[in-house]
Amino acid sequence: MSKPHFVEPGGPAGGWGSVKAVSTVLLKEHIPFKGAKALAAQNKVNGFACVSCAWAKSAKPHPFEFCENGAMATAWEITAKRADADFFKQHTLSELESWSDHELEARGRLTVPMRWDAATDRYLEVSWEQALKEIAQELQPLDPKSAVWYTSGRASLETSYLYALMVRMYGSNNLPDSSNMCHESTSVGLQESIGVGVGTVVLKDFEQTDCILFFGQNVGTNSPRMLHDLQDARKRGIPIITFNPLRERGLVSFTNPQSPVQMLTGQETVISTHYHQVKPGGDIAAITGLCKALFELDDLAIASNSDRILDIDFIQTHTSEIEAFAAYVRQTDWQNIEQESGLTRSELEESARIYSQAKAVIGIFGMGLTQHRNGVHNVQMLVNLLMLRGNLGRPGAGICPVRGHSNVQGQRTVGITEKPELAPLDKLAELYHFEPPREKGLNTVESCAGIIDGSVKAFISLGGNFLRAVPETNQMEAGWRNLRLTVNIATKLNRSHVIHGEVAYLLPCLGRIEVDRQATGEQTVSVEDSTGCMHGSRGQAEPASEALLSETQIVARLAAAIFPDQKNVDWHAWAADYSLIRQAIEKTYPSIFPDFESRQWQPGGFRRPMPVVNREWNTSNKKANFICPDDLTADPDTRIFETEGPLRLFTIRSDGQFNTTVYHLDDRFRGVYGTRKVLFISEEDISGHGFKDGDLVTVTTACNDGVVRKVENLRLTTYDLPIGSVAGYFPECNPLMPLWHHAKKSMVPAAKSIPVTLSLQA
Ligand SMILES: Nc1nc2c(c(=O)[nH]1)N[C@H]1C(S)=C(S)[C@@H](COP(=O)(O)OP(=O)(O)OC[C@H]3O[C@@H](n4cnc5c(=O)[nH]c(N)nc54)[C@H](O)[C@@H]3O)O[C@H]1N2
Ligand SMILES: Nc1nc2c(c(=O)[nH]1)N[C@H]1C(S)=C(S)[C@@H](COP(=O)(O)OP(=O)(O)OC[C@H]3O[C@@H](n4cnc5c(=O)[nH]c(N)nc54)[C@H](O)[C@@H]3O)O[C@H]1N2
Ligand SMILES: [Mo]
Repeated sequence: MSKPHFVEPGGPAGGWGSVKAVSTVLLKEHIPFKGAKALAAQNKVNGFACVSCAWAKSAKPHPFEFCENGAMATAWEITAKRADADFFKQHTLSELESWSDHELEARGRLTVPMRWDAATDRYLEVSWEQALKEIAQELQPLDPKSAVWYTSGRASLETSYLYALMVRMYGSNNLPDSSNMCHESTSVGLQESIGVGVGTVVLKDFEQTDCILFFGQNVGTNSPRMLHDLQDARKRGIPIITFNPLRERGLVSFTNPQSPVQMLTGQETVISTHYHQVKPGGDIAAITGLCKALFELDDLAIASNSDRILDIDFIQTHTSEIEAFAAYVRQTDWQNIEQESGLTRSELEESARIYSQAKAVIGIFGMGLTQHRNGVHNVQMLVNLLMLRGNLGRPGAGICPVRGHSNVQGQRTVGITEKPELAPLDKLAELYHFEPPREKGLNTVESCAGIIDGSVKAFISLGGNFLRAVPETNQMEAGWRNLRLTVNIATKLNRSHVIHGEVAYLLPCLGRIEVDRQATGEQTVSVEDSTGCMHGSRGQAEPASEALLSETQIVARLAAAIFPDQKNVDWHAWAADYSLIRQAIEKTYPSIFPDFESRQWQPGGFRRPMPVVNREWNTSNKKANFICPDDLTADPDTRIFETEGPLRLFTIRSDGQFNTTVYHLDDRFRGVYGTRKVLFISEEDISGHGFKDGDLVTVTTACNDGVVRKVENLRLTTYDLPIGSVAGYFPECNPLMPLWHHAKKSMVPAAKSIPVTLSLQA
C-alpha cells in the first residue's frame, strides 16, 4: 500500500489504467492464470454472472465482458489466500477487532465451519453437522419474532427461495435485505407511481433512446459495464444530462479499454453533455425546475398554436392527479428552486428544452436519489418528469434504477421480503401445507432498533456485513455483543463476525464463481439483473476448500435441522438437484418463470413480465400517478446551506471497494491514494470555515438528540462539490448516521445527507 497522497483528479474513466489494474489485481491475489481463465467466462452464456454489480448482461457480449471492478471482485473471491483454521488459532477475536476492514477480508477465504470458544476467545473448527444441530437447538425454543434473517443481495434465486421458505416456516417475515438500505425507496416509489417496483428499460432501449437523464449514480465505479451503453448512445449524438454534486470521472468521459483504436489514440468519449452539480438533497427542486420549464414551454406552444410540449394524450389516457401536480409546479417559485437545488433557472431551462425535443428519454438513477429523507419522493419526481412527455411504455424510454448487488432484485422477486403482501403466502400455504405468518416482519432499520433495545435475540446472515453497513455504529456494536446468537454464512472474514453474540458460528460457503458439485452432479444457479432479466450462472473455479458447502446446501441442511419432522419439503433432495428448486420457483411464480430451466440460458437472459411496456398500470387506481413531494428538499430536517452552521455530508464509495469490502485504499478517479480517511470539501468551505487543505478534522453529527456521534482524523481534501456539502467514504462515516435519519416511506438510511460540523483535530 502506498503512503497517502493526492493528485488532481483527471483523465477519462476506463483507459489503460483499467487494463494494468486488472493484471495487477490477479497477481496480488496470486492467481494470474486461474483468474484470467475465470474472467474469460464472466457474464457469458454458460459462464458465471459477475459477483460485482447487477448491470444487464448483453446477448452479444464483448470478448472480455467485464470491467476493472468486476475483475477485482472475481479475483477477491477466487484468491489463493486463506483465513483457515490455523489463522483463527493464532488470533483472538478481541485482537482481530483492531484490524481494519481491508485487513480482515484480505486474509483470504474462510475454509472451515467454526464456533466461537469463550474460554480462548477464538473461532474454533466444528463439524457441519454439529454446528447446524446446535444452531437449530438455539432457534427452536426462541420466539420466532425475536430472530432476524438478513440477506445481502448476492445469494442466488435458488438459495433465496429456499431461505425465505425456511424463515416463513420458522414463523416470521423477519427477512430484511440489503435493499432496505439501497433501492427500497425505488421499490416503494415506483409501485405507487406506476405499479411495478423495478426498472422498466432493457439494454435495447439504450439503442433507441434520444436522451438520457442521469441522477446520483457513479457509473465509472459502481456499474462500469454500463459505460459501453452510454458511450454507444453518445456516439449517436444522444445528450446525457447529469445531476450529481461531485464531478465524477466516469460521468465526465470514458475510454473503452476493450477498443484498441481508442486505447492507442487516447480517444475518449464525453459522457455527460451537461453536468449539473446539484446540491445533495436538491434533486426534488431541480426536477421541479425542469417540470416548471416544461409547463412554461407548453404554455408558449399553446399560445402560438404549435405542437404541445406535454404529451396530453398519454397524460389523459393513462395518468391521474395531473391537476394537483401542475398546481404544485406552477406555484413553486424559481427563487426557491434555485436556492434548494443550487442550480440556476437558465441552466435548468436549457436542459428542459433539450428534454422537450427528445422523443424517447431514459431516466437513470442510484443512491444519490434513494438515500435521503425524501428518497421516495426523489424517485417519484423523476417519474413525474418522464410522464409529462409520455416517456413510459415507449421503446427507448423509461425509468432505470441501477441496482447494487448482483442478485438483489432477484431475491425480492422470489420472496425475500419483510412485507407479507409482497410474498405469495397463499401459494406457499397451498404448495407446502403450512400456515405462513401474515404479520409484517422487521426491515433493516427496525432490526437495528430491535438489536439496540434487546428485543432481537438471534441474527442469521446470508452474506453481507450488516454491522458495518448500517447506521448508528456505536450503539449497534454494543447491541450486537448482547445478541444470544449470531450466525454468519460468508466467504470472507468481516467485522460482523469478529464482533459477535454470546453463541456465534461462522459458516464458510462457496462463491458463485466456484464449481458447485452435489450428489446429482455439477449445479448451476440463476440471478436477475437490474433490467429484470434472468440469467443462469455456472461456476468455473475450483472451490477454495474441500470443507465448503454451497449456500443452498447450508440453508437446506439448516432447515432440515430446524424442522426434523417436517415432511412437505424434501430439503435434501432440493440441495442435491437445484433444478427441483427452479421447478418450485416456477410453480410459485408461474407468470414470471415459465420454462425457467431452459430459458435461463437464453443469451441476454429472459425478461420478467413488464406491464408498463404495454402501458398497463398495476396501481390501486389502475393509472400511472403523478405524486407531489411534501417538500422542495429531499432533507427537510437538515436544511442548512449557509457557510456558517452545519454542512451536509454525503457518503460515497471509492474505486477500490465493494460496499464494506475494501480491496485497496486508492480511489484513482478522485485522485486519492493510500488512505480512505478523507473528507472532500469545496475550496470555499475550507476557507469559509477557517481551515486549510490537508487539515485533520473531527466530524460530529449536528442533531440535538442527546447522542454524540463523531469520526476523528479525517483529512480535508479540496474537491469540486457544492458549497455547504462534504463527502466521505462509506463505511468509515457510518458512526455519524443516526438510525432515525431514514427515508420516510421506505426506511432507507439517509446516507446522502447527514448534518455535520467540523473541528480541527486536537
Ligand atoms: N465497484 C463497486 N460497484 C458497486 C458497489 C461498490 O461498492 N463498488 N456497490 C454496489 C451497490 S450495493 C450499490 S447500491 C451500487 C451503488 O452505486 P451508486 O448508486 O453509484 O452509489 P454511491 O457510490 O453511493 O454514489 C452515489 C452517487 O450519487 C451522488 N450523490 C450523492 N448525493 C446526491 C444527491 O443528493 N443528488 C444526486 N443527484 N446525486 C448525489 C454521489 O456523488 C455519487 O456519485 O453500486 C453497486 N456496485
Ligand atoms: N453510509 C452508507 N452506508 C451504506 C451505504 C451507503 O451508501 N452509505 N450503502 C448501503 C447499501 S446500498 C448496501 S447494499 C449495504 C451493503 O451491505 P451488505 O450487503 O451487508 O455488505 P457487503 O459489504 O456487500 O458484504 C460483504 C461481505 O459479504 C460476504 N460475501 C461476499 N460474497 C459472498 C457470497 O457469495 N456468499 C456469502 N454468503 N457471503 C458473501 C463477505 O463475507 C463480505 O465480507 O450497505 C449500505 N450502507
Ligand atoms: Mo446497494
